[in-house]
Amino acid sequence: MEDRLQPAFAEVLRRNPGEVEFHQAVREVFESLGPVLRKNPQYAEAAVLERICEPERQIIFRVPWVDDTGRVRINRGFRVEYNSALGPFKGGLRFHPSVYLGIVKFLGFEQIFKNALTGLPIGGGKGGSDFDPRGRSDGEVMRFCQSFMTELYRHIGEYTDVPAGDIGVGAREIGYLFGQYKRITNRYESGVLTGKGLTWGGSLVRKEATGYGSVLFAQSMLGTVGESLDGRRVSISGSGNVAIYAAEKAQQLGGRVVTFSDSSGYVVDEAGVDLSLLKEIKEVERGRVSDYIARRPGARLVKDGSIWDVPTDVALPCATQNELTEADAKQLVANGVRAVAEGANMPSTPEAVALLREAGVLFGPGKAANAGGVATSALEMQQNASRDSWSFGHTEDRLAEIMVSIHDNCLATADEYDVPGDYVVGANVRGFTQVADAMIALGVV
Ligand code: NDP
Ligand code: 2IT
Repeated sequence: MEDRLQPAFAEVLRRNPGEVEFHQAVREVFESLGPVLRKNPQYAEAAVLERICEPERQIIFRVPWVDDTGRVRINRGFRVEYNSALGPFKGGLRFHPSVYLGIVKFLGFEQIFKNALTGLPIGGGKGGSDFDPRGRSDGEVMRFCQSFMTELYRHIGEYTDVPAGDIGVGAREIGYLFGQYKRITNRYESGVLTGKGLTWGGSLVRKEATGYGSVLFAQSMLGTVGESLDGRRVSISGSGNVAIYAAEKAQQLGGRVVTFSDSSGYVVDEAGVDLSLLKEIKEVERGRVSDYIARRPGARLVKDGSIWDVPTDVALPCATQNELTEADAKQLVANGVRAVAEGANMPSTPEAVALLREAGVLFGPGKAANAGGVATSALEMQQNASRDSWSFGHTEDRLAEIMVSIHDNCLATADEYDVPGDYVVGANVRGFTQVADAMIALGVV
Protein backbone atom coordinates (compact mmCIF):
# COMPACT_ATOMS: atom_id res chain seq x y z
CA MET A 1 0.00 0.00 0.00
CA GLU A 2 1.36 3.43 -0.92
CA ASP A 3 2.40 5.78 1.89
CA ARG A 4 -0.31 8.32 1.10
CA LEU A 5 -2.98 5.74 2.03
CA GLN A 6 -1.38 4.70 5.32
CA PRO A 7 -2.94 7.33 7.61
CA ALA A 8 -6.48 6.49 6.46
CA PHE A 9 -5.77 2.78 6.88
CA ALA A 10 -4.29 3.30 10.35
CA GLU A 11 -7.50 5.09 11.27
CA VAL A 12 -9.55 2.13 10.04
CA LEU A 13 -7.51 -0.20 12.28
CA ARG A 14 -7.83 2.14 15.27
CA ARG A 15 -11.57 2.68 14.90
CA ASN A 16 -12.51 -0.94 14.20
CA PRO A 17 -10.43 -3.10 16.54
CA GLY A 18 -10.54 -6.85 16.06
CA GLU A 19 -12.56 -6.74 12.83
CA VAL A 20 -9.99 -8.69 10.83
CA GLU A 21 -12.13 -9.50 7.79
CA PHE A 22 -13.07 -5.83 7.49
CA HIS A 23 -9.40 -4.80 7.71
CA GLN A 24 -8.58 -7.35 5.01
CA ALA A 25 -11.27 -6.02 2.67
CA VAL A 26 -10.17 -2.39 3.14
CA ARG A 27 -6.49 -3.22 2.66
CA GLU A 28 -7.28 -5.10 -0.54
CA VAL A 29 -9.01 -2.05 -2.04
CA PHE A 30 -6.44 0.45 -0.73
CA GLU A 31 -3.62 -1.53 -2.32
CA SER A 32 -5.08 -0.68 -5.74
CA LEU A 33 -5.67 3.01 -5.08
CA GLY A 34 -2.23 4.67 -4.93
CA PRO A 35 -2.13 5.71 -8.61
CA VAL A 36 -5.78 6.83 -8.48
CA LEU A 37 -5.08 9.27 -5.67
CA ARG A 38 -2.01 10.59 -7.45
CA LYS A 39 -4.06 11.21 -10.58
CA ASN A 40 -7.07 12.68 -8.74
CA PRO A 41 -6.01 15.08 -5.95
CA GLN A 42 -9.67 16.03 -5.43
CA TYR A 43 -10.28 12.68 -3.70
CA ALA A 44 -7.81 13.49 -0.92
CA GLU A 45 -9.06 17.08 -0.64
CA ALA A 46 -12.60 15.83 -0.08
CA ALA A 47 -11.41 13.10 2.35
CA VAL A 48 -13.19 10.51 0.24
CA LEU A 49 -11.08 7.66 1.56
CA GLU A 50 -11.80 8.48 5.19
CA ARG A 51 -15.50 8.93 4.47
CA ILE A 52 -15.91 5.80 2.40
CA CYS A 53 -14.52 3.60 5.19
CA GLU A 54 -17.01 4.89 7.74
CA PRO A 55 -20.52 3.46 7.25
CA GLU A 56 -23.27 6.04 7.01
CA ARG A 57 -25.21 4.13 9.66
CA GLN A 58 -24.74 0.92 11.67
CA ILE A 59 -27.64 -0.78 13.40
CA ILE A 60 -27.21 -3.56 15.96
CA PHE A 61 -30.24 -5.05 17.66
CA ARG A 62 -31.52 -7.87 19.86
CA VAL A 63 -33.53 -10.59 18.16
CA PRO A 64 -35.54 -12.58 20.72
CA TRP A 65 -37.51 -15.64 19.58
CA VAL A 66 -38.99 -18.82 21.00
CA ASP A 67 -37.78 -22.23 19.80
CA ASP A 68 -39.95 -25.31 19.32
CA THR A 69 -39.35 -26.48 22.90
CA GLY A 70 -40.62 -23.16 24.29
CA ARG A 71 -37.17 -21.89 25.19
CA VAL A 72 -36.41 -18.20 24.67
CA ARG A 73 -33.44 -17.63 22.37
CA ILE A 74 -31.50 -14.43 21.78
CA ASN A 75 -29.54 -13.55 18.66
CA ARG A 76 -27.89 -10.39 17.49
CA GLY A 77 -29.08 -8.61 14.34
CA PHE A 78 -27.08 -6.22 12.16
CA ARG A 79 -27.63 -3.83 9.29
CA VAL A 80 -24.74 -1.73 8.13
CA GLU A 81 -25.92 1.01 5.76
CA TYR A 82 -22.60 1.69 4.19
CA ASN A 83 -22.85 4.10 1.31
CA SER A 84 -25.82 5.62 -0.49
CA ALA A 85 -24.04 7.90 -2.98
CA LEU A 86 -25.28 5.93 -5.99
CA GLY A 87 -28.68 4.76 -4.76
CA PRO A 88 -30.50 3.19 -1.83
CA PHE A 89 -28.34 0.94 0.35
CA LYS A 90 -28.40 -2.50 -1.27
CA GLY A 91 -26.99 -5.83 -0.17
CA GLY A 92 -27.83 -9.15 1.37
CA LEU A 93 -28.54 -10.54 4.81
CA ARG A 94 -26.39 -13.40 6.10
CA PHE A 95 -27.61 -15.82 8.78
CA HIS A 96 -24.65 -17.84 10.03
CA PRO A 97 -23.18 -18.42 13.52
CA SER A 98 -19.91 -16.74 12.44
CA VAL A 99 -21.62 -13.39 11.77
CA TYR A 100 -20.39 -10.42 13.81
CA LEU A 101 -19.86 -6.76 13.00
CA GLY A 102 -16.51 -7.35 11.26
CA ILE A 103 -18.09 -9.79 8.77
CA VAL A 104 -21.03 -7.51 8.04
CA LYS A 105 -18.68 -4.55 7.51
CA PHE A 106 -16.34 -6.43 5.20
CA LEU A 107 -19.31 -7.53 3.12
CA GLY A 108 -20.86 -4.05 3.16
CA PHE A 109 -17.59 -2.43 2.14
CA GLU A 110 -17.15 -4.82 -0.80
CA GLN A 111 -20.76 -4.29 -1.76
CA ILE A 112 -20.24 -0.54 -2.33
CA PHE A 113 -17.76 -1.14 -5.15
CA LYS A 114 -19.47 -4.24 -6.53
CA ASN A 115 -22.75 -2.39 -6.84
CA ALA A 116 -21.02 0.55 -8.54
CA LEU A 117 -19.51 -1.87 -11.08
CA THR A 118 -22.98 -3.03 -12.14
CA GLY A 119 -23.64 0.47 -13.51
CA LEU A 120 -27.06 0.39 -11.84
CA PRO A 121 -28.30 2.93 -9.26
CA ILE A 122 -27.63 1.04 -6.02
CA GLY A 123 -25.63 1.97 -2.94
CA GLY A 124 -23.95 -0.54 -0.65
CA GLY A 125 -25.07 -2.22 2.57
CA LYS A 126 -25.15 -5.59 4.31
CA GLY A 127 -26.76 -7.20 7.31
CA GLY A 128 -27.50 -10.43 9.04
CA SER A 129 -27.41 -12.30 12.27
CA ASP A 130 -25.46 -14.93 14.20
CA PHE A 131 -28.61 -17.08 14.01
CA ASP A 132 -27.87 -20.60 12.69
CA PRO A 133 -30.74 -21.84 10.51
CA ARG A 134 -29.20 -25.31 10.28
CA GLY A 135 -31.40 -27.90 11.98
CA ARG A 136 -34.12 -25.37 12.74
CA SER A 137 -37.74 -26.13 11.82
CA ASP A 138 -39.68 -23.95 9.37
CA GLY A 139 -41.63 -22.58 12.33
CA GLU A 140 -38.45 -21.57 14.15
CA VAL A 141 -37.03 -19.90 11.05
CA MET A 142 -40.31 -18.04 10.55
CA ARG A 143 -40.44 -16.80 14.15
CA PHE A 144 -36.81 -15.72 13.96
CA CYS A 145 -37.39 -13.83 10.69
CA GLN A 146 -40.50 -12.15 12.09
CA SER A 147 -38.61 -10.99 15.16
CA PHE A 148 -35.66 -9.81 13.04
CA MET A 149 -37.97 -7.78 10.79
CA THR A 150 -39.87 -6.33 13.75
CA GLU A 151 -36.78 -4.21 14.38
CA LEU A 152 -35.38 -3.97 10.84
CA TYR A 153 -38.56 -2.67 9.20
CA ARG A 154 -38.10 0.86 10.57
CA HIS A 155 -34.71 1.19 8.86
CA ILE A 156 -35.47 -0.10 5.34
CA GLY A 157 -37.66 0.86 2.40
CA GLU A 158 -37.62 0.77 -1.39
CA TYR A 159 -35.96 4.21 -1.52
CA THR A 160 -33.84 3.74 1.61
CA ASP A 161 -32.34 0.30 2.02
CA VAL A 162 -33.19 -2.90 0.13
CA PRO A 163 -31.94 -6.16 1.68
CA ALA A 164 -31.75 -9.54 -0.09
CA GLY A 165 -30.27 -13.00 0.58
CA ASP A 166 -26.77 -14.24 1.30
CA ILE A 167 -25.49 -17.30 3.20
CA GLY A 168 -28.40 -18.89 5.09
CA VAL A 169 -30.99 -16.55 3.58
CA GLY A 170 -32.90 -17.71 0.50
CA ALA A 171 -36.46 -17.45 -0.81
CA ARG A 172 -37.95 -19.06 2.33
CA GLU A 173 -36.41 -16.47 4.65
CA ILE A 174 -37.13 -13.56 2.27
CA GLY A 175 -40.77 -14.70 2.26
CA TYR A 176 -41.07 -14.64 6.05
CA LEU A 177 -39.25 -11.30 6.21
CA PHE A 178 -41.46 -9.75 3.53
CA GLY A 179 -44.63 -11.07 5.16
CA GLN A 180 -43.74 -9.42 8.45
CA TYR A 181 -42.72 -6.16 6.76
CA LYS A 182 -46.02 -6.07 4.89
CA ARG A 183 -47.96 -6.78 8.06
CA ILE A 184 -46.25 -4.11 10.16
CA THR A 185 -46.31 -1.37 7.53
CA ASN A 186 -49.64 -2.26 5.88
CA ARG A 187 -47.96 -1.70 2.51
CA TYR A 188 -47.34 -4.11 -0.36
CA GLU A 189 -43.97 -2.51 -1.02
CA SER A 190 -42.43 -5.16 -3.28
CA GLY A 191 -39.24 -3.20 -3.88
CA VAL A 192 -38.18 -3.29 -0.22
CA LEU A 193 -36.57 -6.74 -0.52
CA THR A 194 -35.19 -8.71 -3.47
CA GLY A 195 -34.88 -12.42 -4.02
CA LYS A 196 -38.63 -12.75 -3.56
CA GLY A 197 -40.64 -15.77 -4.73
CA LEU A 198 -41.77 -15.77 -8.35
CA THR A 199 -45.47 -15.67 -7.50
CA TRP A 200 -45.20 -12.56 -5.29
CA GLY A 201 -42.93 -10.01 -6.91
CA GLY A 202 -39.69 -11.88 -7.46
CA SER A 203 -37.71 -11.78 -10.68
CA LEU A 204 -36.97 -14.70 -12.93
CA VAL A 205 -33.21 -15.41 -13.02
CA ARG A 206 -32.52 -13.84 -9.57
CA LYS A 207 -32.03 -17.30 -8.05
CA GLU A 208 -29.64 -18.28 -10.83
CA ALA A 209 -27.98 -14.88 -11.27
CA THR A 210 -24.92 -14.96 -9.02
CA GLY A 211 -23.74 -18.39 -10.15
CA TYR A 212 -24.60 -17.78 -13.81
CA GLY A 213 -22.88 -14.39 -13.71
CA SER A 214 -19.69 -15.80 -12.20
CA VAL A 215 -19.43 -18.37 -14.95
CA LEU A 216 -20.14 -15.76 -17.64
CA PHE A 217 -17.34 -13.69 -16.12
CA ALA A 218 -14.97 -16.70 -16.26
CA GLN A 219 -16.02 -17.29 -19.87
CA SER A 220 -15.23 -13.66 -20.75
CA MET A 221 -11.80 -13.90 -19.09
CA LEU A 222 -11.02 -17.11 -20.99
CA GLY A 223 -12.20 -15.41 -24.17
CA THR A 224 -9.40 -12.83 -23.89
CA VAL A 225 -6.85 -15.62 -24.45
CA GLY A 226 -8.89 -17.40 -27.08
CA GLU A 227 -10.18 -20.11 -24.76
CA SER A 228 -13.58 -21.12 -23.38
CA LEU A 229 -15.22 -23.38 -20.83
CA ASP A 230 -16.15 -25.95 -23.43
CA GLY A 231 -14.59 -29.30 -22.56
CA ARG A 232 -12.90 -27.90 -19.45
CA ARG A 233 -12.83 -29.38 -15.95
CA VAL A 234 -14.50 -27.04 -13.47
CA SER A 235 -14.13 -27.19 -9.68
CA ILE A 236 -16.75 -25.48 -7.54
CA SER A 237 -16.78 -25.16 -3.76
CA GLY A 238 -19.97 -24.84 -1.74
CA SER A 239 -23.33 -26.34 -2.63
CA GLY A 240 -25.64 -23.45 -1.90
CA ASN A 241 -27.35 -20.95 -4.13
CA VAL A 242 -24.25 -19.61 -5.85
CA ALA A 243 -22.50 -22.98 -6.28
CA ILE A 244 -25.51 -24.81 -7.73
CA TYR A 245 -26.22 -22.22 -10.42
CA ALA A 246 -22.55 -21.76 -11.23
CA ALA A 247 -22.51 -25.50 -11.88
CA GLU A 248 -25.63 -25.25 -14.05
CA LYS A 249 -24.21 -22.50 -16.28
CA ALA A 250 -20.79 -24.17 -16.45
CA GLN A 251 -22.48 -27.35 -17.70
CA GLN A 252 -24.57 -25.39 -20.22
CA LEU A 253 -21.33 -23.97 -21.61
CA GLY A 254 -19.80 -27.42 -22.02
CA GLY A 255 -17.76 -27.59 -18.82
CA ARG A 256 -17.48 -30.75 -16.69
CA VAL A 257 -18.12 -29.86 -13.06
CA VAL A 258 -16.21 -32.34 -10.93
CA THR A 259 -16.54 -31.02 -7.36
CA PHE A 260 -18.80 -29.32 -4.83
CA SER A 261 -18.72 -29.12 -1.03
CA ASP A 262 -20.29 -28.04 2.23
CA SER A 263 -18.83 -27.60 5.69
CA SER A 264 -18.77 -31.40 6.18
CA GLY A 265 -16.42 -32.09 3.25
CA TYR A 266 -16.11 -32.12 -0.52
CA VAL A 267 -17.38 -34.43 -3.22
CA VAL A 268 -15.50 -35.52 -6.33
CA ASP A 269 -17.68 -36.77 -9.15
CA GLU A 270 -15.51 -37.47 -12.17
CA ALA A 271 -18.53 -38.27 -14.33
CA GLY A 272 -19.74 -34.69 -13.87
CA VAL A 273 -22.08 -33.53 -11.12
CA ASP A 274 -25.70 -34.74 -11.34
CA LEU A 275 -27.34 -31.37 -10.81
CA SER A 276 -30.91 -32.53 -10.48
CA LEU A 277 -29.83 -34.84 -7.66
CA LEU A 278 -27.80 -32.08 -5.99
CA LYS A 279 -30.73 -29.64 -6.25
CA GLU A 280 -33.11 -32.21 -4.77
CA ILE A 281 -30.76 -32.76 -1.81
CA LYS A 282 -29.85 -29.13 -1.16
CA GLU A 283 -32.90 -27.15 -2.25
CA VAL A 284 -35.71 -29.53 -1.32
CA GLU A 285 -34.41 -31.83 1.44
CA ARG A 286 -31.93 -29.31 2.91
CA GLY A 287 -29.54 -32.27 3.24
CA ARG A 288 -25.77 -32.73 3.39
CA VAL A 289 -23.25 -33.64 0.68
CA SER A 290 -23.04 -37.18 2.16
CA ASP A 291 -26.63 -37.72 0.95
CA TYR A 292 -25.34 -37.27 -2.61
CA ILE A 293 -22.70 -39.99 -2.23
CA ALA A 294 -25.30 -42.41 -0.95
CA ARG A 295 -27.32 -41.99 -4.17
CA ARG A 296 -24.60 -41.51 -6.80
CA PRO A 297 -22.35 -44.48 -7.60
CA GLY A 298 -18.78 -43.45 -8.43
CA ALA A 299 -18.81 -40.18 -6.49
CA ARG A 300 -16.64 -39.94 -3.40
CA LEU A 301 -16.69 -37.77 -0.28
CA VAL A 302 -13.43 -36.36 1.11
CA LYS A 303 -13.67 -35.14 4.69
CA ASP A 304 -10.25 -33.63 5.13
CA GLY A 305 -7.78 -32.06 2.78
CA SER A 306 -8.68 -29.34 0.36
CA ILE A 307 -11.12 -29.27 -2.54
CA TRP A 308 -8.48 -27.27 -4.47
CA ASP A 309 -6.19 -30.32 -4.54
CA VAL A 310 -8.44 -31.79 -7.24
CA PRO A 311 -6.85 -30.99 -10.63
CA THR A 312 -8.95 -28.50 -12.57
CA ASP A 313 -8.90 -25.96 -15.40
CA VAL A 314 -11.35 -23.49 -13.89
CA ALA A 315 -11.83 -22.94 -10.15
CA LEU A 316 -14.94 -21.23 -8.80
CA PRO A 317 -14.85 -20.70 -5.01
CA CYS A 318 -18.54 -20.27 -4.13
CA ALA A 319 -18.75 -21.02 -0.37
CA THR A 320 -17.32 -18.41 1.99
CA GLN A 321 -14.50 -15.98 2.83
CA ASN A 322 -10.87 -17.12 3.01
CA GLU A 323 -11.60 -20.66 1.84
CA LEU A 324 -8.85 -20.67 -0.82
CA THR A 325 -5.44 -20.30 0.81
CA GLU A 326 -1.91 -19.74 -0.45
CA ALA A 327 -1.22 -23.48 -0.30
CA ASP A 328 -4.41 -24.09 -2.32
CA ALA A 329 -3.36 -21.50 -4.90
CA LYS A 330 0.04 -23.20 -5.21
CA GLN A 331 -1.63 -26.53 -5.81
CA LEU A 332 -4.03 -25.08 -8.37
CA VAL A 333 -1.14 -23.51 -10.29
CA ALA A 334 0.89 -26.73 -10.09
CA ASN A 335 -2.12 -28.54 -11.59
CA GLY A 336 -2.33 -26.05 -14.46
CA VAL A 337 -5.42 -24.01 -13.53
CA ARG A 338 -6.35 -21.47 -16.25
CA ALA A 339 -8.87 -19.24 -14.49
CA VAL A 340 -10.25 -18.52 -11.03
CA ALA A 341 -13.51 -16.57 -10.69
CA GLU A 342 -14.77 -15.76 -7.21
CA GLY A 343 -18.47 -16.60 -6.81
CA ALA A 344 -18.22 -16.02 -3.06
CA ASN A 345 -17.18 -12.78 -1.36
CA MET A 346 -13.44 -12.63 -0.61
CA PRO A 347 -13.00 -16.44 -0.80
CA SER A 348 -9.28 -16.20 -1.63
CA THR A 349 -6.80 -15.05 1.00
CA PRO A 350 -4.55 -12.09 0.03
CA GLU A 351 -1.58 -14.47 -0.26
CA ALA A 352 -3.56 -16.73 -2.59
CA VAL A 353 -4.58 -13.79 -4.77
CA ALA A 354 -0.99 -12.57 -5.01
CA LEU A 355 0.23 -16.02 -5.99
CA LEU A 356 -2.43 -16.53 -8.66
CA ARG A 357 -1.79 -13.10 -10.18
CA GLU A 358 1.97 -13.64 -10.22
CA ALA A 359 1.49 -17.00 -11.90
CA GLY A 360 -0.50 -15.34 -14.68
CA VAL A 361 -3.75 -17.15 -13.87
CA LEU A 362 -6.85 -15.25 -15.07
CA PHE A 363 -8.26 -14.04 -11.76
CA GLY A 364 -11.75 -12.51 -11.41
CA PRO A 365 -12.24 -10.94 -7.96
CA GLY A 366 -15.62 -11.36 -6.27
CA LYS A 367 -16.71 -7.76 -6.56
CA ALA A 368 -16.66 -8.14 -10.32
CA ALA A 369 -17.27 -11.86 -10.83
CA ASN A 370 -20.20 -12.29 -8.43
CA ALA A 371 -21.92 -8.96 -9.18
CA GLY A 372 -24.57 -10.69 -11.31
CA GLY A 373 -26.64 -11.46 -8.21
CA VAL A 374 -27.00 -7.92 -6.99
CA ALA A 375 -27.34 -6.67 -10.58
CA THR A 376 -30.35 -8.92 -11.04
CA SER A 377 -31.68 -7.70 -7.70
CA ALA A 378 -31.59 -4.22 -9.23
CA LEU A 379 -33.50 -5.61 -12.23
CA GLU A 380 -36.04 -7.03 -9.75
CA MET A 381 -36.38 -3.52 -8.26
CA GLN A 382 -36.95 -2.13 -11.76
CA GLN A 383 -39.71 -4.67 -12.41
CA ASN A 384 -41.32 -3.93 -9.03
CA ALA A 385 -41.19 -0.17 -9.62
CA SER A 386 -42.88 -0.51 -13.01
CA ARG A 387 -45.26 -3.26 -11.79
CA ASP A 388 -43.94 -5.46 -14.56
CA SER A 389 -42.58 -8.96 -14.89
CA TRP A 390 -39.98 -9.84 -17.49
CA SER A 391 -39.43 -13.19 -19.23
CA PHE A 392 -36.56 -15.48 -18.30
CA GLY A 393 -34.86 -14.86 -21.65
CA HIS A 394 -35.07 -11.09 -21.44
CA THR A 395 -33.77 -11.02 -17.88
CA GLU A 396 -30.95 -13.43 -18.62
CA ASP A 397 -29.95 -11.34 -21.64
CA ARG A 398 -29.78 -8.26 -19.40
CA LEU A 399 -27.64 -10.18 -16.90
CA ALA A 400 -25.29 -11.35 -19.65
CA GLU A 401 -24.92 -7.80 -21.00
CA ILE A 402 -24.14 -6.50 -17.51
CA MET A 403 -21.50 -9.18 -16.89
CA VAL A 404 -19.80 -8.44 -20.22
CA SER A 405 -19.79 -4.74 -19.46
CA ILE A 406 -18.34 -5.29 -15.97
CA HIS A 407 -15.65 -7.49 -17.50
CA ASP A 408 -14.84 -4.98 -20.25
CA ASN A 409 -14.86 -1.99 -17.88
CA CYS A 410 -12.43 -3.76 -15.53
CA LEU A 411 -10.10 -4.47 -18.43
CA ALA A 412 -10.34 -0.92 -19.81
CA THR A 413 -9.56 0.52 -16.36
CA ALA A 414 -6.63 -1.88 -15.94
CA ASP A 415 -5.30 -0.67 -19.31
CA GLU A 416 -5.76 2.96 -18.28
CA TYR A 417 -3.61 2.31 -15.19
CA ASP A 418 -0.96 0.35 -17.14
CA VAL A 419 -1.69 -3.02 -15.60
CA PRO A 420 -3.27 -4.81 -18.57
CA GLY A 421 -5.29 -7.90 -17.65
CA ASP A 422 -5.30 -7.08 -13.93
CA TYR A 423 -8.94 -7.51 -12.96
CA VAL A 424 -8.22 -6.75 -9.29
CA VAL A 425 -6.95 -3.25 -10.00
CA GLY A 426 -9.58 -2.82 -12.71
CA ALA A 427 -12.47 -3.68 -10.38
CA ASN A 428 -11.21 -1.74 -7.37
CA VAL A 429 -10.34 1.40 -9.30
CA ARG A 430 -13.44 1.42 -11.48
CA GLY A 431 -15.75 0.78 -8.50
CA PHE A 432 -14.00 3.32 -6.31
CA THR A 433 -13.94 6.16 -8.83
CA GLN A 434 -17.64 5.76 -9.63
CA VAL A 435 -18.55 6.12 -5.97
CA ALA A 436 -15.94 8.79 -5.18
CA ASP A 437 -17.10 11.04 -8.02
CA ALA A 438 -20.71 10.79 -6.84
CA MET A 439 -19.70 11.49 -3.24
CA ILE A 440 -17.85 14.64 -4.27
CA ALA A 441 -20.81 15.81 -6.35
CA LEU A 442 -23.12 15.35 -3.35
CA GLY A 443 -20.97 17.47 -1.06
CA VAL A 444 -19.81 16.74 2.47
CA VAL A 445 -22.66 14.54 3.72
P1 NDP B 1 -25.81 -20.57 0.77
O1 NDP B 1 -26.19 -20.46 2.18
O2 NDP B 1 -26.86 -20.90 -0.24
O3 NDP B 1 -24.65 -21.62 0.58
C1 NDP B 1 -23.43 -21.48 1.27
C2 NDP B 1 -22.57 -22.69 0.96
O4 NDP B 1 -21.26 -22.45 1.44
C3 NDP B 1 -23.05 -23.95 1.63
O5 NDP B 1 -22.69 -25.05 0.85
C4 NDP B 1 -22.29 -23.92 2.94
O6 NDP B 1 -22.11 -25.19 3.56
C5 NDP B 1 -20.96 -23.36 2.49
N1 NDP B 1 -20.36 -22.65 3.62
C6 NDP B 1 -20.82 -21.52 4.20
N2 NDP B 1 -20.04 -21.17 5.23
C7 NDP B 1 -19.09 -22.08 5.29
C8 NDP B 1 -17.97 -22.25 6.12
N3 NDP B 1 -17.69 -21.39 7.13
N4 NDP B 1 -17.17 -23.32 5.88
C9 NDP B 1 -17.44 -24.19 4.87
N5 NDP B 1 -18.50 -24.08 4.04
C10 NDP B 1 -19.29 -23.03 4.25
O7 NDP B 1 -25.10 -19.17 0.40
P2 NDP B 1 -24.83 -18.54 -1.02
O8 NDP B 1 -24.59 -19.60 -2.02
O9 NDP B 1 -25.86 -17.51 -1.27
O10 NDP B 1 -23.47 -17.73 -0.74
C11 NDP B 1 -22.18 -18.28 -1.00
C12 NDP B 1 -21.16 -17.17 -1.13
O11 NDP B 1 -21.53 -16.33 -2.23
C13 NDP B 1 -21.04 -16.23 0.07
O12 NDP B 1 -19.70 -15.78 0.16
C14 NDP B 1 -21.93 -15.06 -0.32
O13 NDP B 1 -21.57 -13.88 0.36
C15 NDP B 1 -21.62 -14.97 -1.80
N6 NDP B 1 -22.58 -14.28 -2.64
C16 NDP B 1 -23.88 -14.63 -2.65
C17 NDP B 1 -24.78 -13.98 -3.48
C18 NDP B 1 -26.19 -14.39 -3.60
O14 NDP B 1 -26.88 -13.84 -4.46
N7 NDP B 1 -26.68 -15.34 -2.83
C19 NDP B 1 -24.34 -12.86 -4.33
C20 NDP B 1 -22.92 -12.62 -4.30
C21 NDP B 1 -22.10 -13.30 -3.47
P3 NDP B 1 -22.92 -25.54 4.91
O15 NDP B 1 -24.36 -25.66 4.49
O16 NDP B 1 -22.32 -26.79 5.41
O17 NDP B 1 -22.67 -24.36 5.84
O1 2IT C 1 -23.05 -10.38 -1.91
C1 2IT C 1 -24.01 -10.07 -2.65
O2 2IT C 1 -23.85 -9.38 -3.64
C2 2IT C 1 -25.33 -10.60 -2.30
N1 2IT C 1 -25.45 -11.35 -1.35
C3 2IT C 1 -26.53 -10.18 -3.11
C4 2IT C 1 -27.02 -8.84 -2.68
C5 2IT C 1 -28.33 -8.40 -3.29
O3 2IT C 1 -28.80 -7.35 -2.85
O4 2IT C 1 -28.87 -9.06 -4.18
